[in-house]
Amino acid sequence: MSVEVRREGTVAFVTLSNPPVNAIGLEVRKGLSEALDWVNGQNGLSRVILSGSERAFAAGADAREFDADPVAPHLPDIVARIDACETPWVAAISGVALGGGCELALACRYRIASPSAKIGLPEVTLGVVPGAGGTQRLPRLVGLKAALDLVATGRPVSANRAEEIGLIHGQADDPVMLAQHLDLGTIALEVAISTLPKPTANSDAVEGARALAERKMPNQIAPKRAIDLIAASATMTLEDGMAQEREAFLALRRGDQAHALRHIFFAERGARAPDRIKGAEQPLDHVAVVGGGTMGAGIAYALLNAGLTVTLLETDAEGVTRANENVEKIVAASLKRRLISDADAQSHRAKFLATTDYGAAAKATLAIEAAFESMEVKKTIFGMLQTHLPANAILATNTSYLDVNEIAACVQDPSRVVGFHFFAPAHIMKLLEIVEGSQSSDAALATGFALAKRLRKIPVLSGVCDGFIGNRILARYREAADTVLLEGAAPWEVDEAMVEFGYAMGPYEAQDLSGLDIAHANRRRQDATRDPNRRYIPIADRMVELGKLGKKTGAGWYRYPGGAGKVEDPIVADLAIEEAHLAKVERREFTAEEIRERLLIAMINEAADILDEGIAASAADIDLVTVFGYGFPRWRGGLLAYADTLGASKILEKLKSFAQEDPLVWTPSPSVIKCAQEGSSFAQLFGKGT
Ligand code: 3H9
Repeated sequence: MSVEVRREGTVAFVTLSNPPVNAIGLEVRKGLSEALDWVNGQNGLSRVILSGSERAFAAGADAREFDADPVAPHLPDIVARIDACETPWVAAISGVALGGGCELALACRYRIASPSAKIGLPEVTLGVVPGAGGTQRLPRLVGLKAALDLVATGRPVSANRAEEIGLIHGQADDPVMLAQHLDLGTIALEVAISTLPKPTANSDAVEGARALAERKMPNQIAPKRAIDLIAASATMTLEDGMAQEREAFLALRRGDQAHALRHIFFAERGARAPDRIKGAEQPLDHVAVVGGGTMGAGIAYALLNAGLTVTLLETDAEGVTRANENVEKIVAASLKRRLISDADAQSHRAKFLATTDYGAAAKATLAIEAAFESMEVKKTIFGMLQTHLPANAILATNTSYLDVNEIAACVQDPSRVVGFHFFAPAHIMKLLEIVEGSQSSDAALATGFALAKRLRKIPVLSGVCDGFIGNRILARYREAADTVLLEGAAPWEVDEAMVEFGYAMGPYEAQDLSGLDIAHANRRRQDATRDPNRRYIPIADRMVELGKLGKKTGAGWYRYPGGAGKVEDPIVADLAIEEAHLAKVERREFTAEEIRERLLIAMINEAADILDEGIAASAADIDLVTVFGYGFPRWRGGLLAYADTLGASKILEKLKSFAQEDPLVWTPSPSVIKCAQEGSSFAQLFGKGT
């Protein structure tokens, strides 16, 4: 039974029971409809208490149903029946009341929440607007400004904040108990929200919300529609507002953006350890981190934040000082942003030690090496870790490119070695690539997945290859960008084209931020193995020779006068012209569409090769890597979800036409050919578990 009903004296209890999070699917809607029939048939009831589980009052409509047509009974009708019910309903909220869950609560006459509850209307994060009265009832209850704050970006509020804005009446550790003993007179003072007057118009708040949505969720349709609907609540009857809301909800739910956002929502939740390694993880308590630079410090902080003890190993006293400073900088910044409390900061400091003494990590069950990208350096470190850590400790390298198998070969038991590729800043970025060496044990891999869960990161398994999944695709992206740069485009034209597509910044501005020297060192490493027949574009090397290393040196692809905003640099454009001349390339103009096409098709083709070679296990994994590690627009669902909107035949056709210019670079991947031949999508051909 998805909804349970019972009566005690004059009190009726309607309890949602659809684990794990009481998503409101068809069975729950049917159960609520029957509960309403039952309530209406009872005599002498003083109240109906609507509750869920400790974890969730209700997480909203069941988004798994959104691909199909809606089936009655519909949630807005249920909400309207609760709102109009003669016996007052009281919402007793524990856990989350989100989306349709919040809308159910808004149908109730009275709302009590536990102090840890989270209440909100996050529908826009799934590409839809609230569809069961959220945009009309909420502003009538809390006013336009507070309603916009909740709906426009979809961020839920705490019980305290909900009480402050009048969304709930009060808090209790046991909301059901309080609801049961509430004075009848207190409930009777409240009227149904549907009978409240329209909220006062507030154009400042509406404009502010529009600006915020544009900044935080550019290109997304749902936030704008949600804001329009809330603004309209000030002028429209509830009935008209509800009709418009329903229309917008149904139209958006069928749209590409909602489809893409649902895909990524479920892909994120599906990012789990494969069955073959489940349960093999090592217990995690004490972790050694090697290297206290930006990456090592970020990793250390993330571990501390997850309650782990961290010993950070450095080579000398200077390194120890730098590590302490780097970690302390993150602690201080987190304190300032109130992400952690004073007590958290103290506990982090107490659990952290930076030292040159590997013996201090003798009890660590896991080590994460985040040292300089040099095979020799790494081999030395792994030798030391082998000597000082327990024989069964997992030894992970955070290398971005280097061969995990070669590193593993330097320890006696290579099965202990695995890659954990974090993304900078490591305490913020959600992606963790877990790199499976040819001998990595189940324990090593499972520990990676357990760690990701502990750090609230998204784990994606990758095989060993140069750059693993993410950096390998990034290399192709940059190569395609450099090619159009050589052949006629300016860096800012390339950047603008990708920003229009939905990236927060284009490839050149991103390089300026990370520093051109890192990619340069990597290119030098690849010199020995690079295919001599493949065109090499040396513009970035020329930049490094000129000391244009990016924002940190005041100039890279752009100039940053006074460390401020970026300015186009004609010298860079001249460099491209010069290199084109040397390479006897005739430059031409590129439209933004042509630039986008080349960069995106290059990445898609590489991703297809990655699937073909078994480096990534599924198309969804590629989507997760590109969205959570490389800024691919979430609302496009990730690289291969986007590719599926183009279709493999079109991709193949484009590859063939580009191949006329450079057959080596644009060789169609066997996976693209297969998808095109079978008329199948990447998602179908490379679903999870294939
Ligand atoms: C809406 O309500 C529209 C209405 O306005 C109008 C209707 C007419 N649907 O995240 P977790 C699953 S739109 C289906 O790992 P946590 C999830 O896939 C909805 N399934 O746990 C996972 O399944 P599995 C607006 C859902 O504790 C399991 O529950 N609501 C839904 O870290 C556990 O989830 C939202 O946008 C759903 N709505 O976080 C809220 N929600 O075990 C979306 C969860 O098979 N949900 N599942 O992998 C969330 O934000 C988080 O899941 C939540 C729990 C905070 C609830």
